[in-house]
Amino acid sequence: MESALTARDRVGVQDFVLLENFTSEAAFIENLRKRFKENLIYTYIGSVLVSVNPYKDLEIYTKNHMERYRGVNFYEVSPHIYAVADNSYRSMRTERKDQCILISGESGAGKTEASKKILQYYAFTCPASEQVQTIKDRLLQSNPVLEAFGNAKTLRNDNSSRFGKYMDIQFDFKGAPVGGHIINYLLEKSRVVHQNHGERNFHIFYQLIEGGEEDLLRALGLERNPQQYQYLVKGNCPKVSSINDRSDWKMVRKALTVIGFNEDEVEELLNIIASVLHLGNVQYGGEEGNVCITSDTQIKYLARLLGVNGAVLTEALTHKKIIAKGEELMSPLNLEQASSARDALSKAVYGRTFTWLVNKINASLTYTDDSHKNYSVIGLLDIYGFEVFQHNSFEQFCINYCNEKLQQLFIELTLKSEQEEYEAEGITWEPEKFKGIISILDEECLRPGDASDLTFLEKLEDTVGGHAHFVTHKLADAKTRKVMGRDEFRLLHYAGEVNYNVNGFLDKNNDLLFRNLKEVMCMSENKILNQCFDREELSDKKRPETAATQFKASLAKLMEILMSKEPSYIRCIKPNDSKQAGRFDEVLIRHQVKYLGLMENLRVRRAGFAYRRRYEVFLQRYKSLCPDTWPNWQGKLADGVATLVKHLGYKPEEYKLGRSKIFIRFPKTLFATEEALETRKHSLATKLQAGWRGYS
Ligand code: AD9
Ligand code: MG
Repeated sequence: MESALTARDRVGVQDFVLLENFTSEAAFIENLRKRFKENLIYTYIGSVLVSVNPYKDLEIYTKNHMERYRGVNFYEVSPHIYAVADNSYRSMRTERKDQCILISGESGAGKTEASKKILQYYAFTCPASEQVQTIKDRLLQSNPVLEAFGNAKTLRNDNSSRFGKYMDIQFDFKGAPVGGHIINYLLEKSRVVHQNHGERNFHIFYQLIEGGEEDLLRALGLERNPQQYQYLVKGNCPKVSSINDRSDWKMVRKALTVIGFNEDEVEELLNIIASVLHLGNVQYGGEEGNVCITSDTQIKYLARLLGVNGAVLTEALTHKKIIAKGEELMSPLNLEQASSARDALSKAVYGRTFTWLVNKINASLTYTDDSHKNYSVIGLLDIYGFEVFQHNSFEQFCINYCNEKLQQLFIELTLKSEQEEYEAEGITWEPEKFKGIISILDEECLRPGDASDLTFLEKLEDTVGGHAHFVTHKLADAKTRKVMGRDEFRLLHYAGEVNYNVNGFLDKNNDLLFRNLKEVMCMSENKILNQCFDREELSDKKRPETAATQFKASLAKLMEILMSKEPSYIRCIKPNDSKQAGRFDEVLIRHQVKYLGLMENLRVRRAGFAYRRRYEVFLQRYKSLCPDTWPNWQGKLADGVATLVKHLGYKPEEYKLGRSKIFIRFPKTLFATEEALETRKHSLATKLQAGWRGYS
């Protein structure tokens, strides 16, 4: 039998708080490494769960595992995401306080997988009537649908979330999930019309083309070959080895039915998806200043699929409506304007359909029984992770801004709240710099005249140029200048440096769609589009808010939602950049441990009373170590615990007895007690074995 010590040598400690050398980053990483090699991907820092993406299927998510964690105290079972899920659930029920689980980590670290595991846990372990079962099914099936429309292959992650997602699961007084609600954040719409090399468009396009039945494709006018579509060839990456588009298609089709789509709605939804592909194939030709569409094949399909008049659509794709002296005039577009008008339409159609889809799912998750109005909530936050590419644009700026907000929240809630003197060593948080950048961007977007991406960059230099975390080609030292383009600015984020290319910032932030294209869409006979494009929008004279400002406001609201709930944290770590199982890239991991603030987190944990345990739990676990409490303590629980710790030799400064819990200051104390328990078990086992030998 393996002794307790060698077991620790091999698998490390399951809570970093128990590390003897707790200030050593090397010891921290060594502990992660040991556990990772043993497929132990979960480790705690107190109640925070650290998770390392294994990049392979581990047999740790079975129904047996779920059973094992149901209703069991956090510290009595090995670390697991189910323990976090269960803990939040029990807090919600016993303390009647809404909970939220914040999942963070960079792109590919395992956030989305984590959120799915949590949802599966609730679906399996929570009580259910027949009606509740329907809600459970819909909650689970909302995932494949939203992933099909909102996730895509990027260089960082084959199934990268390209939208942010906050999902409330609503529980009734019996603890049954009776409803849900999703809030989505800024979808990366530009992907619809363009993908960087090695990346793909949203999964749904490939699923439809690879998996769609012959009849269906014929009706949609599609060929079974993604290479035929301009919107699918930009990344030169139609197939991904880890993805089976055909089987995913089947899953998505089924999921749509579970969520409550009828056949007509599915047809209308697919008509829109096919239309986007046809739009991408609309080619322009003709003389400059008088463009025309070179072939009317696409227009024919578009007219039918979108339920619009082909001639009106053609005009809207080649002209812009202007009002001069009270008269409406159609002014022809040039080639570039026409292509960008076409792309703007594709993005608007796809983006609005995505929002419609979220609303549709929300409607299907609304529980109508009045007796359930009083529900408690567990919120799950799964956003797009911090990401850096060779080429970073407006989208990365928004995504990384969002991550920085979340990191700020983490610092405020876990670090500041527990230790006043906390200093964010090496962790920089400068929310002001974003606000500054966004307001200058908006200014340039609203400024008539010569405003351009480059004037935006110049204004940035004038206003935030002095900031220590901001630099441009012009402001940089010689070394930095070498790795920066003249059209870039660089920000030092909490998670690293990113160069942003300003090209397209203004257009993407403006996110405008020509009025006549809107008018065409408002006339669409497609019922979904009809809800997406509202006529009222046409009469609205007010300029819509810019994309970044809307995003900023939605994040501020999100922070309020999160602050009103009791948070739990899952900190996801990506083990390597090659999406490979078993590879522990120490440099990469150290970087994440640093910027996630895990060492500070640990220090704060150690500084306070790191462990609190309810008397009955503490007594039950350690009673065998004291003859007065073994086998059973008859008196008051508090007295039993006092007797026990006295016998164990705890010094007064090491612990405090509360109303119902014992608070232990130094993990070393608990560590020694755990060790004593192991030794006792070990010696018992040895005795037992000796006893057996005596018999034989
Ligand atoms: V992004 O910010 O949306 O780009 P995520 O969401 O953090 O990112 P995701 O959950 O999608 O990453 O995980 C990436 C891939 O890692 C998954 O597709 C799985 O192949 C793999 N993964 C992640 N977590 C686990 C796990 N617990 N077990 C097995 C996992 N594989
Ligand atoms: Mg994700």
